[in-house]
Amino acid sequence: MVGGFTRGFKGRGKNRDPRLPPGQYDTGKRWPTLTAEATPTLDTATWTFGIDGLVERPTTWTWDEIHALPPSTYSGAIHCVTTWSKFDMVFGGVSIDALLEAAGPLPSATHLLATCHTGYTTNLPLEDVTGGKAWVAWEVDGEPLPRAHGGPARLLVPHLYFWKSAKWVSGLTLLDHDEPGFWERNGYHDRGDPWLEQRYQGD
Ligand SMILES: Nc1nc2c(c(=O)[nH]1)N[C@H]1C(S)=C(S)[C@@H](COP(=O)(O)O)O[C@H]1N2
Ligand SMILES: [Mo]
Repeated sequence: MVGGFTRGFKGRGKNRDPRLPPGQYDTGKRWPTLTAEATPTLDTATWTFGIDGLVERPTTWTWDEIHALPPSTYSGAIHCVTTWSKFDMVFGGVSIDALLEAAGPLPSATHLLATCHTGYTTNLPLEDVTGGKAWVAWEVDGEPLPRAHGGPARLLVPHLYFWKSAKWVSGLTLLDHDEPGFWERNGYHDRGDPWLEQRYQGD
């Protein structure tokens, strides 16, 4: 009975789960891993996260310093461009708003490039990481974020396709222009809104 209902709910038309953006399927309990580079082992004793570029106060946080900021959580879905979505995720970390408040974006800042301890990059308009829409996350379901999923900490921008959620994130560089990151230079859409199916350039 429950199974039949679930199957129907995942279907097409009016039975389709309203949380599922177009062209996506529910991956259920499975959480696929997608990584372009080798999974690093990062020591939280030397880990840092920094905000630089067009800010009043370029700021770097250690692991302890970033944990001293007010905690913030995200509960909801994530959506990968390879068409899986995963519901009811609970991430813990700190809001990007809190970090930007400390660094003080200059009025000229419109975009940012997120950088990683591994070299991966992704670009975002500033407005896609402000107003409670983005986090540096180090917990999932109350446990430390697994290394394969970006632990010790990753960027989380769940309203956009998951390639924007840079794993092993090392910082944000604020810019007065848009500068494509790794996948964006390799044909992925510049913004990546799953509800608009902005998968590839030209979508
Ligand atoms: N550093 C880094 N971050 C990354 C990636 C990557 O290859 N390297 N892949 C992106 C892509 S395409 C996706 S779908 C998600 C996958 O995150 P997951 O492996 O935790 O599911 O991470 C994003 N962040
Ligand atoms: Mo992805």
